[in-house]
Amino acid sequence: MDLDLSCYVAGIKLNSPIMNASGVCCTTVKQIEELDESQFLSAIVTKSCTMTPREGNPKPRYYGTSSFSINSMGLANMSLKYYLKVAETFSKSKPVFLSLAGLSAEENVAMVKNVAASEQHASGVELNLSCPNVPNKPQIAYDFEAMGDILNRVFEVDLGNMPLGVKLPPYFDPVHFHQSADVLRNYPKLRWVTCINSIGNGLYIDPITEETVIHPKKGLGGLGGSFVKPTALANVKMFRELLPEQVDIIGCGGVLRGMDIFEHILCGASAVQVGTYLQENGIDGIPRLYHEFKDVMILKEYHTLDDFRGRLKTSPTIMNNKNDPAS
Ligand code: IRO
Repeated sequence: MDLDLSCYVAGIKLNSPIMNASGVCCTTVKQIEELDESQFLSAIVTKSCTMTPREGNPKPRYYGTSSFSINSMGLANMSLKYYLKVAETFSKSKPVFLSLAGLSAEENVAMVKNVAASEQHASGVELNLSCPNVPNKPQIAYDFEAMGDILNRVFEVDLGNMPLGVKLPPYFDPVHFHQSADVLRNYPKLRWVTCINSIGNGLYIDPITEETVIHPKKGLGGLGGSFVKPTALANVKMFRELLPEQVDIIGCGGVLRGMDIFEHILCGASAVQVGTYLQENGIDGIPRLYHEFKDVMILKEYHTLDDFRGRLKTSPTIMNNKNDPAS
């Protein structure tokens, strides 16, 4: 039997489970052209936007290595109007998901209304409730009342058939997984959640220069890369368990190898988004990711993503665990 790497997000068929994470290589038309050209990226997610363009935070505001990144871009973007045009241009070849990140509930509602009133070339809206880097603006999805208030108002807008998902911050406490899911379950029209945004407000320093590697917000920024993967996987798994089946989970966080894609899907993700790895390797790094993932499936004799999606085993298959320090 042939390998089938296709998957569905919000009922939209994608020919591979790999897309870019919002914010990475997707701010300008020139960058988006490259995403469009890659046959292994099945969809384009645009940079989170506001109604009007923003320059974002002062530079240096990004620092990355092959395994890790920290950023404080500050929602630098070209405006909703610009990304609506992007959707019109690029939706001819692949699905385009518009990421919206208004600075207030009113701005989010106004932007969703604008999308609804547009010609609706976009395949869906990813409402970003988790940007960690705008000075004096808390991450909305850490305030469950504020999140409910925004979602009440956003879901009142008639988007027709256009699906809407939300991008969540990482949660760390089981109570918070439940509190967040309790809010999200109130919206039958919610089609997906993306877990996770960067881990907010980390600090990375250069001990030689004794300086923070990025400068906005006293050096604090959103972390991405390999060490956020365990947190991302925990969030994917918990939201897969806590949300109804019709809400897809998009895994985001620590996807640097094909095996990472496999692990996200094993935890219940329908597809994955790639951030740090794409930023560091550019679009030329994507074929490796795709082929590695394909090789994992061949090795494990899986034919489709449904063969293993959400099938993570959590009960012991090995009784004497030599990694347990007490045994
Ligand atoms: O600083 C940013 O622009 C940014 C955003 I909006 C976000 O959602 N996540 C992130 O790491 N950076």
